[in-house]
Amino acid sequence: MFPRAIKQSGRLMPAVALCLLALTPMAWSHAVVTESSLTSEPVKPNHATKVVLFFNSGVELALSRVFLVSKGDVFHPVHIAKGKKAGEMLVDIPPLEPGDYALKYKVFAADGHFTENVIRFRVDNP
Ligand SMILES: [Cu+2]
Repeated sequence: MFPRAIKQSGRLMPAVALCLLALTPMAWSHAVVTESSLTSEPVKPNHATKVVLFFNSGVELALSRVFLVSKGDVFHPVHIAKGKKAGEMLVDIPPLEPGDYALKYKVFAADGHFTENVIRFRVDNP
């Protein structure tokens, strides 16, 4: 009933666990970010960057929104596009000064559920 990958990983993320608890068994494909390119390739200052978000399920781009949040909780809408595989989303990040930022996303998953979450990241001086 549940995806094998999640069962075998042995570390259920809290958001996944919540989805499993709160919803019917059908809801396992609730879109959760499992990985992002921010981990392996931090955003360099003053360079436009394409960040890849990897979701555990297909995502309906037309119904999904991503915002770049900067100091003072200022929200900037950013352009998103399909990645190479299902569940991959490309996010266009404009050139940024060093500092603390976040990506706030609200995505519509293949199972018909909206998921909202925040990914924080830092832009450091080289
Ligand atoms: Cu769900």
